[in-house]
Amino acid sequence: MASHVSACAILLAAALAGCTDPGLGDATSGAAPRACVPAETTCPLVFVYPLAGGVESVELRGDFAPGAWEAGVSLQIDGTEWRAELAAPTGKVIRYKFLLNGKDWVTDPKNPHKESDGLGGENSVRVADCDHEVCAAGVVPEPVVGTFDWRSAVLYFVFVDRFQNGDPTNDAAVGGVEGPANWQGGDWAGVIQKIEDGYFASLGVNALWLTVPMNNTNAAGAGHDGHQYSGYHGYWPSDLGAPEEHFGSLATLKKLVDTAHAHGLKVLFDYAMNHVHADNPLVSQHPDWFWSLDYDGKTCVCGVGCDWNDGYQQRRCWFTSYLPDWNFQNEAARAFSVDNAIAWAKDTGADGFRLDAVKHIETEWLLDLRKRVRAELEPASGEHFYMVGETFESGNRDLIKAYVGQDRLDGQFDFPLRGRVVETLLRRTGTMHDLDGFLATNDAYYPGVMSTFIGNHDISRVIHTAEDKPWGAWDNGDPWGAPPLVPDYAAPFERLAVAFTFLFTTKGVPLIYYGDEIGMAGAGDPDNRRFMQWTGLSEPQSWLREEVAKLGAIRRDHPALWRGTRTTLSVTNDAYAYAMSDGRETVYVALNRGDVPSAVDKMPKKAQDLLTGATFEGPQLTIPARRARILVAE
Ligand SMILES: [Ca+2]
Ligand SMILES: [Ca+2]
Ligand SMILES: [Ca+2]
Repeated sequence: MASHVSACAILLAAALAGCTDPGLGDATSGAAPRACVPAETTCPLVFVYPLAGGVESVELRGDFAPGAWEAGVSLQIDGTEWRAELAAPTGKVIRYKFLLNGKDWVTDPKNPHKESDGLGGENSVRVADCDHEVCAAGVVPEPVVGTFDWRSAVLYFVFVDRFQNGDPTNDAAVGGVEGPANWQGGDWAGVIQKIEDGYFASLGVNALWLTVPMNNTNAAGAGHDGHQYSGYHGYWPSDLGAPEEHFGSLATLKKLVDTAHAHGLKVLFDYAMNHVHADNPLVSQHPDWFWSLDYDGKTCVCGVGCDWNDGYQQRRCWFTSYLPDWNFQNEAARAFSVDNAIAWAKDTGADGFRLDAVKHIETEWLLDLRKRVRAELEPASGEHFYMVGETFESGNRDLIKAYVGQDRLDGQFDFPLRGRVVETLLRRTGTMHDLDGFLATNDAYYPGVMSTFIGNHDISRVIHTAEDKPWGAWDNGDPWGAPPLVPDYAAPFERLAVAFTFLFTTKGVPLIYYGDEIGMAGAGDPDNRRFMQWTGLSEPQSWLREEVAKLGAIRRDHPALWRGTRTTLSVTNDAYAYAMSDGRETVYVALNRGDVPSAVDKMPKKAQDLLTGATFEGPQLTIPARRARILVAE
């Protein structure tokens, strides 16, 4: 058991297995992991049935679980088929049938293996075997890869075109596009400069997320708001094999990754796999690789002729009429795209992907990518390749969770948590009981390493939700109206510091959206992507950046904050205290969102605040307005 506990604490894989044991191990001990034995594994088995007229429901019945001949598993529509996934004990022989419309029993049309059911009919028969068994709950799984524990990551989103211009020779705007939607000159040479300047290290950042590296179109396109846009954001790839020339050459990108590694930084690329730009030659070369824009006579643009949230339509709809949507039910298309993603990682040495719009692609793409990552990238690098996805859902945790697992994503961005943090800590709605109640259900919800955040490139700048008169949590304002200003008073910055304190003292990879560390202003896209402000910071802006830097250092020096278990200590309307403990150390966190001092309870008798160095005596502690404490017992 001792070796089990030790391994539990040191491994990302442990987190993926849902191992919540706080552990007595040491993150740097290098103790050999304990892989689960075959008897402790399950195989993820996929069952599919073709969509057919007159079939309203499909249920899987069989001997895969006690009572499953009487009450089975419902298949859901996924693309052009019904689909269900089952975790079966490895090696188990499964006898099953499909039950259509609750009355018609049929065998699996895709499985030739059958045997008599003893009643004059036949059952389909299948053995639960697979390439990648999953360890049963509570068991440390294999493979275990690498020395870097992704739970300890602090991620910074570098929006390349808007970050730092290191090479003016590659600047080229597109005609007929207004400044906010046009290329603005940022590039990979600029990112290298900032790595070498130590900017990321100064914030405690140890991983970068870079915008899509593939070559985007140089054409302009109309946005949903009627304004013309360029491909500065990276989501309009027209040549998947080439680097974006506004950002630099492949050699520059490789140098960026090498420089990052030399400075202790991991690099994730944004990878856009849902669609290409209409300029992409693949569209005319392989029309069958893309969904038709016509769907039963309707124009299948998401939100127009097709539904953003229909299980089938959301996967085949085009984001706009000039972004052909990959059909990954076509195996050649899927193989080409997965090959391309793997090639980008191999050619550059990248450490992971941020995957765009995952609920809009066929899940098989993710499964294939993970297999290739395990087979090709990880053995070569010796490190785990981290993949975090984006499913923009503020409330649907089950949908977000469905893509997280050992055979798919490591984690996703925690949009529901973002909503709760913004509502309680920044907008000051509801009470801290609301945040505490949410966390009680969220702490162990996802079987992976999620990324926590308060700002990103698709929502208005988070500083506005922290103003005395706050914007709505998901309110984009008027992106083309009068640009909102950086607040000229300290309170919003202090509230942001409280929210960042929460992110940096709980589990999940905290994400800093470039510029949020200085409270940059902006309405929704594209005003939330203004060029990074490097000079002329106000006093509150500089103060916030210093606070984020302190938080990064504290998280690095106190692993209990990212690998520990959270325990609520005291909750009032405005104040919230919890402890993070990994069995070696306990760190106490107290947050006061209120505009007056507020007390927390159950603090250590004598403690030092890691943010200020001041010492305090508990168990009761008064926290000043809009402040946080991170305490260790003395
Ligand atoms: Ca440039
Ligand atoms: Ca280009
Ligand atoms: Ca799609």
